[in-house]
Amino acid sequence: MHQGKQHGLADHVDEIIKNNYKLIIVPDAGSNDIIECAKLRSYGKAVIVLDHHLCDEENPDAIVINNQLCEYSNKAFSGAGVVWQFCRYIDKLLKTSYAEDYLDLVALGNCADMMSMTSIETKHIVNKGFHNVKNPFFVFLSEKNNYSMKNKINHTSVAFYIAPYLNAICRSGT
Ligand SMILES: [Mn+2]
Repeated sequence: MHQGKQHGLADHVDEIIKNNYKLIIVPDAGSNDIIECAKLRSYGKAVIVLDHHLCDEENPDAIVINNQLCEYSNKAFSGAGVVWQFCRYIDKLLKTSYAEDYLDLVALGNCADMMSMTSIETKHIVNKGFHNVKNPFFVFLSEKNNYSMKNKINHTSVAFYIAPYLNAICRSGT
């Protein structure tokens, strides 16, 4: 966990090196962490970046999967969405189907990160994910806010009554 509201690897590089991890997966960040990725690679570590943030420079020392840096047509897709598509690809390689179980969290991530719902892919995933919420904490939050949410889990009710709690915790620093 970061100490404050920040993205990226900068505050964790030394810890990663010390702990002898071989593969580092960086969700929702990392495209711009060029110096950190170079350092990790020099220690023999592989880095996979799954990100949706714009980036000025190429990151030559990581595998960067980022919908802003390729021809992927959906630019209004959050880090959660990019991670999910990566998981779907791993599913395809392994002939498994774990990714489908996390659509509720992909929907939540895209909603809480205020992605544009004019994107057909994002809107579809949000509809589908909120239609079948499985994550126990998400279920708990929606039960606790059931009155305000008028008994409905949809983009509007989640944006107003669930996302603010999660964003507040993640961005509150110490
Ligand atoms: Mn993000």
